[in-house]
Amino acid sequence: MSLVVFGAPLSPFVRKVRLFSAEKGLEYQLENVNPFNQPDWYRELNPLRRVPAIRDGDFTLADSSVICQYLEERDPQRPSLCGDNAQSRARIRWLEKYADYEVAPLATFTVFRNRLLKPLMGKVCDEAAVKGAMQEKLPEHFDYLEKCLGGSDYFVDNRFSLADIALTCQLVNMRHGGEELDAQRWPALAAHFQRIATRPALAEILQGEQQIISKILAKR
Ligand SMILES: N[C@@H](CCC(=O)N[C@@H](CS)C(=O)NCC(=O)O)C(=O)O
Repeated sequence: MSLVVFGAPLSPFVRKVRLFSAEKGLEYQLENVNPFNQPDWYRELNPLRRVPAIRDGDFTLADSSVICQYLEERDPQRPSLCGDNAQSRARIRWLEKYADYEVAPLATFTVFRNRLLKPLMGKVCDEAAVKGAMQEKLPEHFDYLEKCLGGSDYFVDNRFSLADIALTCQLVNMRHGGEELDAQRWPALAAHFQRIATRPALAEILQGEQQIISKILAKR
């Protein structure tokens, strides 16, 4: 198997690359790299020392967006997950960026990090920060995303794409941190999350993640 994905399974960006690969029918091997305790050799793969990175034969690459774009272009005969015209591609990139740069700082780097990672590292959860993210900051993003979805099952052209993957990956971390989307307030978004999370590719990935979460919680 030539494609190797380096990173930790609970990272939303690693999950994005794994899910993207699985949905494209690409086989890959996951090599665990803890983002907070990386081996020295990882600097060769990503000088920024963030996960994920990949190795594809002799070729290496970092950053989940760049990796997904590469995988999309590497096998053009496989079903496209990045849109098939300029406007769809741009819209998908916008929503991916929105998930990675607007939702991630709150859903992952605030809710997930405080509720799950900090206690694991012997640090105290900042519950006020979690409440601020859930009650003050995330709602305006969810309002916007609910509007973007409209009556569709998927964000762009009503076709499953990287936009659906990127947002769902962040909301999985929010759920790992013990918080769910309010389905009364954001019914389309909550249904979208269920739709993507129950696709076989993500359901399988999440099964593995749940085992890791259970082990973490059992240690407390
Ligand atoms: N834009 C990057 C973000 C990757 C990222 O922030 N990864 C986190 C883990 S979720 C990380 O490696 N953090 C370690 C660090 O920043 O030192 C991508 O999409 O790959």
